[in-house]
Amino acid sequence: APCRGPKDFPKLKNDAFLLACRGQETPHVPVWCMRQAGRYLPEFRESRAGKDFFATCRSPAACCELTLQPLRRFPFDAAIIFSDILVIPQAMGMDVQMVAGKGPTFPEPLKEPEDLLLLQSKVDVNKELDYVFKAITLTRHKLEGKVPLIGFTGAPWTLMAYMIEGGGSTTQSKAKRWLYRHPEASHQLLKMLTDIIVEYLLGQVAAGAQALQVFESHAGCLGPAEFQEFSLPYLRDIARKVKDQLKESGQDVPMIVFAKDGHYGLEDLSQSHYEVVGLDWTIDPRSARERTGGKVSLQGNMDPCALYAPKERIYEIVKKMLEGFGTRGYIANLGHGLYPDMDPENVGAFVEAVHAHSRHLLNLK
Ligand code: 1CP
Repeated sequence: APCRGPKDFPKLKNDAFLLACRGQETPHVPVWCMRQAGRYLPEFRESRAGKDFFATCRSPAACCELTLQPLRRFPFDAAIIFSDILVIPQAMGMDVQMVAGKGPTFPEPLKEPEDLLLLQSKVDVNKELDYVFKAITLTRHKLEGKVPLIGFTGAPWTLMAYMIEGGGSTTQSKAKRWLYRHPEASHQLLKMLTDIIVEYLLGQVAAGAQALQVFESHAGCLGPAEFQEFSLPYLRDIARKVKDQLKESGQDVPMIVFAKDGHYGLEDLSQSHYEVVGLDWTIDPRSARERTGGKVSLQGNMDPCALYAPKERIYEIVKKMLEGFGTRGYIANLGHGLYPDMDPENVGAFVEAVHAHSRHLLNLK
């Protein structure tokens, strides 16, 4: 691995999350939240105020601070590095801006297959995304071994969708048009992204990431057949290639796949070389367990909007969720990210409910 400065990382004090990823026994069910570093926290809004989003992503000190903020408030069992999935299209030469009130925007999205020629096909990941690696190394030190640090990436289809849509979209019809009209060019782009993602994830591990999550946020707009053709093979390739490479240097890092709204692919996802399958709230915990047959750990899946409920109700919902998933091979999380208008107090109640009720269930055993 390339030298990225001192590797004398502090000793890990809470390994519940890493144990749960591998289906091993834990003293409590570990919990973290997608988008735990985010606008629902006043200190986040203050740190981000008046600063360009992607300039923040390029500052290792800022990313480290934003990653640590939620951990100062809540006893989360994992940290996730502050960054964004769209740093990859940027590294490939595309312009991406964060437009207030609109979200990420590509002024010049891909329109036709010829546009692939405009992309940097051989991306020097270690150079272009070095700022993410630096942020990870710095954060590993500043975490002082409190909890493990998760690295992440967008999955190929989700990144392709942004690169063609030019931003968020409800139908993804421009991107899906490519799948039906330009399948070969689609595979070419997905393959290009897969190669970069593999290097990117390996770089994150070399920098200090202790687990990796792959976000297929736009799985939901694909049907089972399109998922089989344009998403799953690449998700599998990523896990296999990252694991093979890590094995060569005697390393092993748990990997999580989160295909939002991809319930039709649950059986396949549980056999795609990932230790953990992340679930959105449209799947019932018990049926998710049945369909994945104990082959993987599961992560999720409380409806984020349940955080609008009073605290006692949150406790009841968490109780049901824990009883549905069981306490083994389970990581509590939301079914998607926190929204900016959520009350930090209720996030605290969620974390507390997971810890307290899972300890109770484990003591009954
Ligand atoms: O100014 C701001 O702070 C904007 C809000 C924000 C934040 C906090 C964006 C813009 N990105 C992020 C950080 C981020 N993005 C993290 C940080 C770590 C954490 O979770 O605490 C992560 C993991 C992501 C990943 C990400 N970015 C995904 C995958 C997860 C998901 O939500 O499905 C996606 C789809 C994005 C794109 C993106 N970035 C930001 C927004 C608002 C969006 C969604 C745009 C859209 O599709 O409409």
